[in-house]
Amino acid sequence: MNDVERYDPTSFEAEHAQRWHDERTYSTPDLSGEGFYALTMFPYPSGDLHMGHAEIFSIHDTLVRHLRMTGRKVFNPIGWDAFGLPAENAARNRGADPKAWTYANIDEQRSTVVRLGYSFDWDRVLHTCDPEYYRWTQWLFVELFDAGLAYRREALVNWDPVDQTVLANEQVIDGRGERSGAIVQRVPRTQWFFRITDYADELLAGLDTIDWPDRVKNAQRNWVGRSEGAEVTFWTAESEPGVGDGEPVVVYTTRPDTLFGATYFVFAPEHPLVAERMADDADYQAFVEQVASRSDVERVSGFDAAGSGNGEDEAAQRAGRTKRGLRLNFDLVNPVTGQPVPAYAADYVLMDYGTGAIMAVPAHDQRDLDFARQEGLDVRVVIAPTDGTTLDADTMTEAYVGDGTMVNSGDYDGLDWREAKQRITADLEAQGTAKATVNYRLRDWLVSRQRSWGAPIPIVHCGDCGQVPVPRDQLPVRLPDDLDFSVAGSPLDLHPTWKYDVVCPACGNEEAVRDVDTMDTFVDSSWYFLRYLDPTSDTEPWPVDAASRWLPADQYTGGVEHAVLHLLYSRFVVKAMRDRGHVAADEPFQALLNQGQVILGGAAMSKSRGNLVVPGEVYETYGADTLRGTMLFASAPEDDIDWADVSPAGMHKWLSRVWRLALEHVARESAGTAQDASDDVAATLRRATAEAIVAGSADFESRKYNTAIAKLMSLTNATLDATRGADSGGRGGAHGGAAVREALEALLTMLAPICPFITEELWRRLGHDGSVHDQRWPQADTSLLVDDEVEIVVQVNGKVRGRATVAAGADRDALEAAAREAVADQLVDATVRKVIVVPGKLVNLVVG
Ligand code: ANZ
Ligand code: ZN
Repeated sequence: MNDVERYDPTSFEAEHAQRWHDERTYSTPDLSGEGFYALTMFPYPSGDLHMGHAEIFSIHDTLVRHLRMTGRKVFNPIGWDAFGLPAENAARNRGADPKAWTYANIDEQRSTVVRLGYSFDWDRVLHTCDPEYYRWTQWLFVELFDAGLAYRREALVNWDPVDQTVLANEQVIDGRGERSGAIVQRVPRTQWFFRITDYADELLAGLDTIDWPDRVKNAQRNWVGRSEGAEVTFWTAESEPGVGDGEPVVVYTTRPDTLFGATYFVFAPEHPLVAERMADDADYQAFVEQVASRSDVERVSGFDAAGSGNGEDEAAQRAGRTKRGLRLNFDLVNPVTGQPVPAYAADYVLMDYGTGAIMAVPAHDQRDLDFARQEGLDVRVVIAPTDGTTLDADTMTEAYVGDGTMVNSGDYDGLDWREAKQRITADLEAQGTAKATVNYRLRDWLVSRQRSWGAPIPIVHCGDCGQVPVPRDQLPVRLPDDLDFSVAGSPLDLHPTWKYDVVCPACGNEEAVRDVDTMDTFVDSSWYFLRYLDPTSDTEPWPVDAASRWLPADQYTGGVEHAVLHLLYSRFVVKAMRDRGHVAADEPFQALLNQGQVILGGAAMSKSRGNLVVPGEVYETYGADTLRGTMLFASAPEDDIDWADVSPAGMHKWLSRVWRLALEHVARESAGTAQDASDDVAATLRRATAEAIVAGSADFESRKYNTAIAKLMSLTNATLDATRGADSGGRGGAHGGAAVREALEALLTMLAPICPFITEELWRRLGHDGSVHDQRWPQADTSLLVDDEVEIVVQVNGKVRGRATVAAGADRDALEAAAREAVADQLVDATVRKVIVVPGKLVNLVVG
C-alpha cells in the first residue's frame, strides 16, 4: 500500500499550535486544591529563542504533558524576565526604545514558544518590565526595608567601567564583568544591600530538605562558605617584646591548632591599623593604589585577570602566581610562643573577610607558603602527617593540609589536630586572648544598579527624614518614557525632572529627591514564581493562600548557570517573605533539573564564532515534532547535546514511518481488510506492546526520555513486522486488526508528550473525537508478559507429578495454590499433611 498521504508536518502543526494557544487548552484556571507546580526558568527576551531554550522547554514540556496524562493537575506558567542591560545597550548603540525593543522580542519569542507546542498557561503570562509587575517588585523592596533587610551603606564595590555600573560579587567572573568582560575596579560607593547574611545558616540547613543536584547544593554551600574557627588576639611588639605590650590585633583563623607554626603575620593593605602606622610611607601608598585595581578574585587567586588564559595547566598557573606584599614597620607577638613575628601587608588578605588580618602558617596553608618562599620567611611544621611521611620545612613546596598529630607545639604535641583545635581555643579563651567564632563567605546582596531599564528603587531621600519608602499605595514609581540614552552615566539620574518631581512622603519636604538607582534584575526574578499565581491582581503581590498551597514548586527546570545567584536569591526572598507572614513555604523549589547544554562540534554555540544553529532552521525544515524529538533522543536531559552528532533527518524519518503505519492501518480498516492477524502474530505484537508500555512508562517516570524513545522505536518496528508478517505469511491478507490498533494507540499516547503534533493528528485520523493529550497514560496488560512467569515442579510425596506456571516471585501461598491445582486429581481423597516449598523451583505436597 503506497498511496497514503506523505508526512508533512507543516500541513497541520501550526494549526494545532494556534488552537491550543487560542483555546487556552493548557490553562489552569482553578488553583484551589492540590496540584503539581511545574516551573521552568523564564526566558530573557534578547532576540528569538535559541537552541538552549528549545532544549529546556522540550524537556520541561514532555515532563508536564506526561504528568497530565497520568492524571495530575498541573500548573505550568510562563513569563519574561524583561528588564536588563541588553535593552539599554540597544538604546545606547542603535537608538532603539528599550521598551519597544523588549516587547518586540517578547512577541517574537512568544510566537516561537506557541509554534513549538509548549503547553504553557497563556492566561497567566507576566513580564517583569510591566508596571503592573514592577509595582510589586518595589513593594517587595519596601517590605524588606521595613523589616530592616534592605539598607544603604558605603562599600568598596565592583565597578564595571564599560557598563558604567556596580556589579554584585556574583557577577564578577575571574575579575571581569560578567557581561562586558571589562576588568572590574574596586571603588567606594553608597549602595543598597539586602541582608541575605541574616539567613546564612538557614540557607545552608534548607539544602538538606530539597531534591536538587548535588553540584548545585555544593555550589550554594561553598558560596555561603560557613567555617568554624577562632578570633585570636595578637599584640604589636613594642620596644620590649612581650605579650600585652602593644596594640591588640585580632585575626580570624579556622586553624587555631597551627598557632605554633605562625611565623609571620599579614594584614589586608587597607587595614586601618596599617593605614595609620604606614601613613608617611610612600611605598605603602603606591602599594595600596596598585592593590585597588585588582578584584577580590584576582587578589585571592594571585592572578591578573588580564593575563590568565583558560586552559593553562596547574603548574604554569602556579609559576605565574604572585602575591604582592610589603614589609611593615612593626612586628607582632605570637601569643603562644611569645616570639615576635614580622608583619606584612599583602593583597591576598581581604579587608572584608574575617578581621582583615591573618596569622600566616606557611607549612599548612598554600597561600602562606607561596608568600613565604617569595619573601624568604621561616616555615615551621606543626602537624606531622598521619601516613608517617616527614615534612621538610626548608624545602617543602606543597603545604600539608591533611590529617595528622601535633609537633613543635609545646604541651599540645602528640594530640590529633582536631583535638588540639578544641583545646587551644579553650585555653586561649580562658586567658581572654581568643574567642570561638563562625564565619561566612556570603556577603550581603548588593541590589542597586546605576541603570535605567529596571525597577526604580522606591525610596525618597529627604534632608530631614532620611530614607523614606514610597507608601505602598503610591507604587509603582514609574520609569519615565523619555529617557535619553545618549548621555554618559545613568539616564535616570540625568533626566531633567524625574528625580526632583517628588515631595517627601513623610514630611512633605519639596527638596526631597528620588533614589535614582534601579534594582538588580535578580530581584525581579527572585519572586516571579509567586506572582504567577495571580499576575493581574492589583490588590496584592500574590494570593497568600494559593502561594502557601502551591509552594514550593514541585519541579523547577533550567540551566545550571543559575546554581548560585538566582536560586540563592529566590530562596532568601521566600524565607524573608515567610517571616513577614506572606507565604507558608520555607523553600521556593522542591526539585531541580538542570539540562545539559546544546553545543556544536564540541564548542559552545555563538554568533561570533559563526557556529550558531537556531530552532527556526530545524522546525521550518522538519517540523516542531522533529526538533523536540531530536532534542530528547540525543541524550538524557542532564547531559550535553552536541548538535553535530544528532540527526533531525533520522528523527523525521522515524516519524514518517509512524505516520505511514497509522495511515495504512486506517486505510485497511476502511477497506475492510484489517482482519485479525494470525494468533501468533497478534500475540507477539500484543506482548511487544505490553513490554513497551511497562518499560516506556518506567523511563518516563525516571525522565530518561532518550531511552523511552528507543522503546517506542522498537514498538514501531514490532508493529511494522506484524503487518508485514501478515502480508507475507499467506494467512489470507490478515493485516492485523485489533492488535495493530492497540499497538498504534499505545505508541501515539506515549509519544504524545514528546511529539504533540503528529500524535494529535494521527489520533484524529484513527477516528477519535477528542485530543490525544486528554488520554490517560496507557496501562499494560501484564498477563501477557510471560517472561515474568516461571515453571515449577510439583511433587506428591517426593515424586514428580506435574508442573505449574506461576508469576516470578510468587509467595508461598500462591505457589502452594498453583501446585494443588496442578495435581488436583491426585488430591481428591487425600489429606495434605505437610507442604515443602522451594521458591521459584518446586512444591512437594506430603499426603497421608
Ligand atoms: C591560619 C591557618 C592555618 C589558616 C592553616 C588556614 C590553614 P575559610 O575556611 O575560607 O573561612 N583568612 C582569614 N581571613 C582572611 C582574609 N581576610 N583574607 C584572606 N584569608 C583569610 O578560611 C579561613 C582561613 O583563611 C583562615 O584560617 C585564614 O588562614 C585565612 F593551616 O589561619 B587560616
Ligand atoms: Zn521628610
